[in-house]
Amino acid sequence: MQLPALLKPITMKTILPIILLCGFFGFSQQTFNLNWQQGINGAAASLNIATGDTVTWTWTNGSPHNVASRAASTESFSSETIAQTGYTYSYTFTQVGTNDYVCTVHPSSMFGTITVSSTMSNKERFSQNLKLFPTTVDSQTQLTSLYEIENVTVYSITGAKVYESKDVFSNIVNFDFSSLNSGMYVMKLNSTQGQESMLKFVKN
Ligand SMILES: [Cu+2]
Repeated sequence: MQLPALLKPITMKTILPIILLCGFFGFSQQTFNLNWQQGINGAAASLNIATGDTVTWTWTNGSPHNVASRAASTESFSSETIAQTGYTYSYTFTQVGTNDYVCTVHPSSMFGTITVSSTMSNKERFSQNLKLFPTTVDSQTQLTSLYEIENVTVYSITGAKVYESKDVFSNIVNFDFSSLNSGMYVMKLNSTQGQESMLKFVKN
């Protein structure tokens, strides 16, 4: 069984929101993981979650970091400042709102937003936390997903199937789209739990 040529191995130093399913699919409250080090900011450090969900940040290098809500955040939270790879800080969000946060040691390169809704279906959790970096692609791009991805299909704007990968079984998928023609594409994603969503991207 040959691996799809375009599917590259997962690297460890990726930014990932992955889910811990609390042992049983169907639990409404979930834990979301974020890696935390310099350079993780913006979309890579941002999540759309529901009240009762927990975010766990894991220090992925030995620099001193913290997690601190900004003044305008709906909820107020802060970790200690600590330099220890593997250190984790968890916070459970209980209020609907928008929570901008930052590492105060590295405020220009470590910041994000946790947006909290009252309820979310698992389909919404899936679609609202799919991220492709970059979405304007020279050759390589990386998908991160809350739920494990099973199948990826890419269509051109004329509807032609130009790429397909089945049985992916990963929360992070690296693509090399250097062989695609310039233009706009739609990526259809199926999770192992039955959710389906679409993303658009542009190939330079
Ligand atoms: Cu930091």
